[in-house]
Amino acid sequence: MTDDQTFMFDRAAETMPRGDINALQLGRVKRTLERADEKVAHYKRAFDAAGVKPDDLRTLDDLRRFPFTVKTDLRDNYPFGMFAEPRETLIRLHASSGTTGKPTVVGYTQADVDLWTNLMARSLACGGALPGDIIHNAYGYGLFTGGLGAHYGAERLGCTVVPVSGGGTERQVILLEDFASRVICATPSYALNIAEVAARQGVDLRKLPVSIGVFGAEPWSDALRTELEKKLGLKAVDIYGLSEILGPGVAMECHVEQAGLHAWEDHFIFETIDPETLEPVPDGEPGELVITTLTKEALPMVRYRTRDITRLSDAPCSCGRTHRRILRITGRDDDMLIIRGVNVYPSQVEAVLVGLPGIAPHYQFVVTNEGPMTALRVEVEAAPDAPMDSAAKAAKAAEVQHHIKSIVGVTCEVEVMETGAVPRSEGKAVRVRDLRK
Ligand code: DLL
Repeated sequence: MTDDQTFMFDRAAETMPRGDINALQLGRVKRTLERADEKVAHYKRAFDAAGVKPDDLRTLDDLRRFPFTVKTDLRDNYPFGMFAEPRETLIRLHASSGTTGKPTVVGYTQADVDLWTNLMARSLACGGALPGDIIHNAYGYGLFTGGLGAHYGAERLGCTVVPVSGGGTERQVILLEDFASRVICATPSYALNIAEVAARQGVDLRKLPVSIGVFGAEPWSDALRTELEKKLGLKAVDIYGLSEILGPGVAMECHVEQAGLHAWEDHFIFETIDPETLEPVPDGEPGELVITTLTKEALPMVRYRTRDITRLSDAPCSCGRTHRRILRITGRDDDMLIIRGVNVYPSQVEAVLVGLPGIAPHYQFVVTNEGPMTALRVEVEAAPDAPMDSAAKAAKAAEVQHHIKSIVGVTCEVEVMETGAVPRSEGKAVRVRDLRK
């Protein structure tokens, strides 16, 4: 391995033996439960209702006796009711977009921002960034945690940050070219948009120094990874996080194996459960990811149900990091559609569409009622270098429909549209237009 491959931001923590990780978790989770019980009325009530006290936790398995926390708990305590520290001691707030009702507000003390910054520095290095790199940060700045999270982490790692945020895509291409950034941070859908605009501007991103793409904040498939690596001429790594827990930097894929995300177990406990029965699922089986924070001050989270579906893997990694991995997130269980009795996530269909000859990697689902059932129309685009007349489009649509049926098992209508007809993303892509009543 070269030096670049073995570089770690926090080697002692990242390579901790399993026994040490477990011992650290046990001490830290006790403290989290005590603080939650003492300082947050919601937790006191929830623990009392479940008949548990922080003292009941003797082993890590005992955590299962404690109640889950869900998004509505944050909404019900809007805006500051879940905070374990006085509002005056917080130095930052972030919030979710709140497409359904009130936004979710999260807060950070100085120690929380330091923790986040260190975990983001660790994550960027895990993905292949090095001190001294120029990092083009196209995650949105603002209430969304992506922009500022990546920004602080990149600075801590010793990089030069270009805080470009999302949007102004022509200018992004010019900056990538002029500043010769080595790392780009963006949602995968926005990275694809940048690649498309670059091609229109006559800029070949593959010839630029950009060589690491830190992509996350939305589900994406391995097919899209291959597409992005080809179009941008870089190595694409997956980054995961959520505001309720921290922001980006909760788990990160290493550039060595690119095979699942190291979940930072010195600061969080990760479980997977069956979302119906709420029972744990065995490692390796798909389940809903549940996360407990171990070191957060302002917003401790006990068994937070993320709604994200993934699998936990114990397989050792050749990068040397000992933290267990979560495998690629298929999607959120609330994004799952049931089409004629078949469960389907947008990312499963993406995996079929991306890379199909003659089709551009842009798509959107339109979901409607068909009597009591849900019907799916998949809108895709003809590739710009393969213009089609209407007969060719119809033939292509039939072919795509057949692929989706045979690989995902779902019957849907497919429409091949003009190049540019599917809306382009500048952040998290809107994959589903739900027109159901
Ligand atoms: O999306 C934090 C983030 C910023 C992560 C930048 C990575 C990069 P939220 O806006 O709170 O936070 O949205 C969190 O986004 O529960 C997942 O459903 C989804 N998500 C985040 N990362 C991934 C990923 C940020 N790598 C929600 N793969 C999460 C799939 C992801 N889904």
